[in-house]
Amino acid sequence: MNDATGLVERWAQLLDDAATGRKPVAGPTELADVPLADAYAVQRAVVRRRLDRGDRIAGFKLGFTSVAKMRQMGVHDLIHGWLTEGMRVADGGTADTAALLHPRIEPEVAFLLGAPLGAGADNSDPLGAVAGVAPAVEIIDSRYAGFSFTLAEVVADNASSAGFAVGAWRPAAGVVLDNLGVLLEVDGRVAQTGTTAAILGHPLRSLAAAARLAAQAGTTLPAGSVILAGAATAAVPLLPGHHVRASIEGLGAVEVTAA
Ligand code: OOG
Repeated sequence: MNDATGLVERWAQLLDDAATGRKPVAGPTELADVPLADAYAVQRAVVRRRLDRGDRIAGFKLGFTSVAKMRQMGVHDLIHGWLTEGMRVADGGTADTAALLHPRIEPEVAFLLGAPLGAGADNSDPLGAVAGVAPAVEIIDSRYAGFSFTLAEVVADNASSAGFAVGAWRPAAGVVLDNLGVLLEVDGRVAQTGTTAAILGHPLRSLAAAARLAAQAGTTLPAGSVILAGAATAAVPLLPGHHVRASIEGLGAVEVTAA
């Protein structure tokens, strides 16, 4: 787009500063009602700043694929954002929350691409492009005060992406994903329960949506990309010391400890 008013670069800088300086942006902002194309342009410029500091793209995430998330955040459209290697936490590893504003964590289904999806790829059989599936957690951290935003604002903020951890991959072939129990435990206590059916009715719809949105954005998700299908439940606060375990029936579990 033609950033004649400087909106894209101004907001990319403000959101990047909010993340790196741990200073939330108070809303409503100038971005509140901008067209989504402009919000995605800000998102690209935000991610570009991370890449310019040496980070690398790890994958793609979908947001607001479940009613639980839409209700929690008051936002009702499917969005996407980018995951970077700097956000990756090892299974069983420690998530550093000291650099975050008000982190939350949510259980997800992750796909590992074995073949590209998106622009220039054959998107007719998204599952055929998948090498593995795994339970995952996403750490989200809105750069807006009070975790409060409009659709355009959260798009510009890279869909609140802050971290992710993925459990052991298993081959996607033959895995039935449509109605698996999802459990999120914090310090051994049940924090959220749900089902993979909450994710657009079936997590494979998220995968197809990822392929479509990437194609629309003119980007290709290469083999090796992690795709997070969107949370199956509402997110819960992630505080230092918390030990979080997300398990998905038949797929196993992933664990992280917050420092
Ligand atoms: C935005 C991210 C939404 C999901 O899984 O639905 C999301 C947010 O809730 O701050 O990641």
